[in-house]
Amino acid sequence: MNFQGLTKVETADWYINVAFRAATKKAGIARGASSGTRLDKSKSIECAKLAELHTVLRKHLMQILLSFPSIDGLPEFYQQLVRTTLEYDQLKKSLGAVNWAVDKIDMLHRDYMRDLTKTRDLTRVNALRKEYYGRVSSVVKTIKEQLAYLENSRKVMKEFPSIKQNVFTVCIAGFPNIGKTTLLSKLTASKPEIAAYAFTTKRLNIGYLKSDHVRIQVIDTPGALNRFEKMNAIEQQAYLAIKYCADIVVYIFDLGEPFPLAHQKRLFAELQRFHKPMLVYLSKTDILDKKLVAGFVAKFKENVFTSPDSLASEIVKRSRE
Ligand SMILES: Nc1nc2c(ncn2[C@@H]2O[C@H](COP(=O)(O)OP(=O)(O)OP(=O)(O)O)[C@@H](O)[C@H]2O)c(=O)[nH]1
Ligand SMILES: [Mg+2]
Repeated sequence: MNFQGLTKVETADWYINVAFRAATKKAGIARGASSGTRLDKSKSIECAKLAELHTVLRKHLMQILLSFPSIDGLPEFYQQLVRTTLEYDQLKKSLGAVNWAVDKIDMLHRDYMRDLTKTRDLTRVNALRKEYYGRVSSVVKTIKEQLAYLENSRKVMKEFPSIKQNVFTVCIAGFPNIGKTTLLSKLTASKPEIAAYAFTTKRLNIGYLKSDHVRIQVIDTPGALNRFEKMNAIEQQAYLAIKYCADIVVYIFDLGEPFPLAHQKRLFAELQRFHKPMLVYLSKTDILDKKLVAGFVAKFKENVFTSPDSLASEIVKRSRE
């Protein structure tokens, strides 16, 4: 799922100007091609303008409707992300307003085409065109705020992580600066930013572990758990990814204790509330005392992995179960 391709939503004035310009251009062509009485000529020019204005406006407004996904049809992860980053009701209402505008300009087009075709009065031709222009502009201006809200939503949604659904997914969790992103890069071919300070990862890094014919999605989920409302944007994304996308959670302990082991164990226990299978990985074992590592492995109840390769084999095995 990815939201990078959402069509930019322009302002009401932009749509009006583009459509009016196209209509004026069309009038020039129609003028050259028209024949018959003055009334006939005038009618065919105005009909061409009216139709073009409608076609261009409709095309642009439909582009918005087709580009935005149906919110209710989104996978749960994205529905929740929409709910936490945007006003869900306002987004739905804004899309509804664009739909309303399309129906309205369709109706105006039908009515004014009929009146223009019927009239035998030359002065009425110009009056009908002016009236039609005024009413169409007013319809588009009516949804001015909704268009602005949709553009704001598009910008927010563009930053959503691209998480594939229906792919076996592993979320890597643990305290800051503990080696989550390093593990992701060891398990997958991705090259995310790694640094010697905490809170390096500001978005969900995603990579793919490939083995034979299996493709496993691995998500580096930064941030500590807190009350959901107190989390920052990235922590909320991480929380939702674990809750809705993870088939397995890999929890990293750093026995070098940049954070007290008791705190690391507490977060591990909190993550168990998601009721997902959990695997434990010890980072930085290359620089740690071997006895310390062996002692932890012997005592810990869950399976503990100290090398990325053995962890990867276990993940692949689980994905096949
Ligand atoms: N020696 C050694 N250093 C490691 C290992 N894993 C991570 N590091 C180092 O630890 C630091 C933090 O690693 P990251 O992978 O960025 O940690 P992170 O958990 O993603 O950090 P945040 O994104 O800030 O939460 C970097 O300097 C890494 O090089 C490891 O297994 N061995
Ligand atoms: Mg990181």
